[in-house]
Amino acid sequence: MLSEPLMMSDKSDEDGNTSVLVQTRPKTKRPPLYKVLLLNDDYTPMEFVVHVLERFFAMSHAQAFEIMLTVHKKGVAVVGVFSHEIAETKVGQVMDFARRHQHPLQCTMERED
Ligand code: TYC
Repeated sequence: MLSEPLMMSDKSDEDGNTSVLVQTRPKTKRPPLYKVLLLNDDYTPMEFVVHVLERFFAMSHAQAFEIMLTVHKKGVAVVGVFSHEIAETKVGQVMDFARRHQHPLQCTMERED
C-alpha cells in the first residue's frame, strides 16, 4: 500500500488564505521477512541434511536432495522465507536436531532487504 499523504482538497477562504486538507492512508507496514540459510560443512552426512529438509521444511525427497546438493556445492542456500518468529523456530529446530545427532550442521537466519 502507498504510504504518501493523499491530498483531498485545497480551498481558499474569503481573505484568500489557503488551507490544505491531507488525508494520510493508514500505515499497514508489513513485518520484515527472514531467509533461513543452511550452511555446508565437511562432516554432516548428505542423507541427514536431506532428512532435515524433509522434516522441518516440508520438502519432497527430490526437492530436499536438490537443495542439499546446492548447499554442498555452493556452500549455502536459502531453504525458506518466514516471519521472524517462524524463522527462529526453524533455526532452533534444525540446530537442536543436529546437535542431538552430533552433527556440526549450521542453520542461520537473515533479514530480507
Ligand atoms: N558436505 C557434506 C558432505 O559431503 C554434505 C552437506 C550438505 C553438509 C549440506 C551440510 O548443509 C549441508 N557430507
